[in-house]
Amino acid sequence: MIEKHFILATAGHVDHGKSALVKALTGTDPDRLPEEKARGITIDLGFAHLELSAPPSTFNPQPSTFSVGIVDVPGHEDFVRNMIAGIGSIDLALLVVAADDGWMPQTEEHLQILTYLGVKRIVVALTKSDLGRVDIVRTKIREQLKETPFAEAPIIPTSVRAGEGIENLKSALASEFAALFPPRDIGKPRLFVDRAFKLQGIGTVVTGTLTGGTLRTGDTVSVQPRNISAHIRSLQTHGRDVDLAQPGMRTAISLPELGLDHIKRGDVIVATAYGLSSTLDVVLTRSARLQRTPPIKSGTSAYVHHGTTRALAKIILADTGALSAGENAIAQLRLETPLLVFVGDRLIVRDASEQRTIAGGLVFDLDSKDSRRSKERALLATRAVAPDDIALAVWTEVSAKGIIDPARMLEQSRFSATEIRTALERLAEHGEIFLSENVGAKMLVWRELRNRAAQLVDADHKAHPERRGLDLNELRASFASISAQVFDALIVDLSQTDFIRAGSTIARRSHRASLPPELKAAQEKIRATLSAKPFDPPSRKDLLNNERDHQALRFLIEQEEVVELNSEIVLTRAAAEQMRKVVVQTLSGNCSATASQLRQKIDTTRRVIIPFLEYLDRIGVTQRTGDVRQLRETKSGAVARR
Ligand SMILES: Nc1nc2c(ncn2[C@@H]2O[C@H](COP(=O)(O)OP(=O)(O)OP(=O)(O)O)[C@@H](O)[C@H]2O)c(=O)[nH]1
Ligand SMILES: [Mg+2]
Repeated sequence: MIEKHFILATAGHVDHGKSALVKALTGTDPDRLPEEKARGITIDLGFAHLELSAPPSTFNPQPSTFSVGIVDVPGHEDFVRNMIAGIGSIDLALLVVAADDGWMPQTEEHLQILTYLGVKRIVVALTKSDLGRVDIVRTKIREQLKETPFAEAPIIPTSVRAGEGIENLKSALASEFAALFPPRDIGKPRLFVDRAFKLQGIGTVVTGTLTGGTLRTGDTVSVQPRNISAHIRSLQTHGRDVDLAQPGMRTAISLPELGLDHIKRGDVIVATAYGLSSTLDVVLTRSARLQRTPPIKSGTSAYVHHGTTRALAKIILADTGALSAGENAIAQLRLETPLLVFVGDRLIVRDASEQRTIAGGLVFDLDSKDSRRSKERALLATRAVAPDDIALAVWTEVSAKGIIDPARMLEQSRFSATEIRTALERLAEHGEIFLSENVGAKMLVWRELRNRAAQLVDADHKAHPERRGLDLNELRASFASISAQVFDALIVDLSQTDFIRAGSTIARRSHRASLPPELKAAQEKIRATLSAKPFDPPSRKDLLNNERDHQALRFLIEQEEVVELNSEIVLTRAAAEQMRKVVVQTLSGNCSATASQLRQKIDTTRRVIIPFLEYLDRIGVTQRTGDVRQLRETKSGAVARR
């Protein structure tokens, strides 16, 4: 038997029979507060559990059940805020319309909220069928649903008084769940806390609907936005202990380390410490059904509801001064208190006096820089058209941002790391982006970087034909705006084609260093001077008189005709070779000798022998122990014979 987990929430006008229906479906009265009992209305969220058998299906012959967590919301206009907190992560809504009352203001407002939140399917319960003209009301409801995403939604007449329609409703719900994909596991669990309370002997417990990933007992979690870390002592779903909570489960978490002052409704429990955002780039949508509501002007303050919380925000419209009913626009929401938000999340916007729901939003970018150009913003905003499209999300990210870190890209989004990586690889295969382990870049941007580097290398070859190549530090200085990681990837990429890295320089593969005629004389002079007293040459300072001498010496060093012992002393390669031979001979047979003994053998000076022996140590020929030198043992145990 397969068990699938879903979340269902009620919706609809006050007093239309939502809670009574939940009780009839589940046996649980979702109204739990004394004040709710006294006033006969729902004030805060209520919860219940419904087990449904899946309808038999040829596609899915294995019997399965739906374990449905029900969130019962208040219908009263004063508690819309609570209603929104209840429906942030639902799979299906049960819109309740009473036969005696028909379509009412909060039926409409709740319907708009469901639409803004991207709820795909609803079932309509036409309640109190014992009190009204079912056929007429049904036609009116159908009329209202026209041109909404729910035009085809089933409408099921019910009466808890007469005990009618409950079984029909159950099978309508089961058919809907059968058509839904189970909630996604993208490896990024988030639980928006809707209740926090203390239980005797257990301590602090919080509840919420788990989305995006799993949680296990013993897991370390982080409570945001206050960034408090805690351990999960135990997990429950619908009063049953579990070791593992999955997406789509109503989940109770015991967090005994925390006090009630650490956690409350509106907080988010996550497994990774994500960043909080204070500016959200969104596409705002206003229902065409909003009547007699003034346009939203840019600069307006409003409440932004997200998950189980809300924050006051300033709405900055990007391309227009005002947003009327039936329109949508790109906007930036500047939050007074930062929230943990993912790209792809949906929001509800209510006016500052909390009287009306004025818009819905889809987040397409987090904490964007003000410098982001409107073209890039518009590109990112196309995500709102197909928020589940991973290829679109990845392509727009790379296109708008130019260069990204593939490991962290869209980390705060509703896609898994694997989905993101696969989409990046596909773009790379098609030549749309450059992709390496640490860097992803739009091909256009990458080519520009490559061209710029190539031009600098070429310019250096031209200006200094005697040089082996352009010094990497010098090249790096011309790429101040990119990170070290990106620069490294650029050099690796260049080295895979027309360029070659040699030591600390980079050059065209075709480049052969050659001394320009005007430096030939300097070269000859250096050669002659060094060869005159090969084992005791003049110091660099005395050797070099002008810039040409410097360039010529550098050429000879790069050509390996001259060996650089240190910043003071250079030798001809021939001299260095002879000296090395004498040292190896003297030390072979496991002998050792002091610097002074070796100096005498070679007939050189102390000024030269010390840096020379240090050079031999450096290149692995000799090793120094106290005052004496020995040949370095190679790994095989044999003596180096270089
Ligand atoms: N005649 C009749 N009355 C009903 C039926 N269902 C509910 N009621 C009554 O309608 C009233 C409101 O029912 P609730 O279930 O509390 O309504 P609600 O939609 O949950 O209200 P709020 O949560 O406050 O928005 C109660 O007095 C119920 O007894 C029904 O099928 N027939
Ligand atoms: Mg109720």
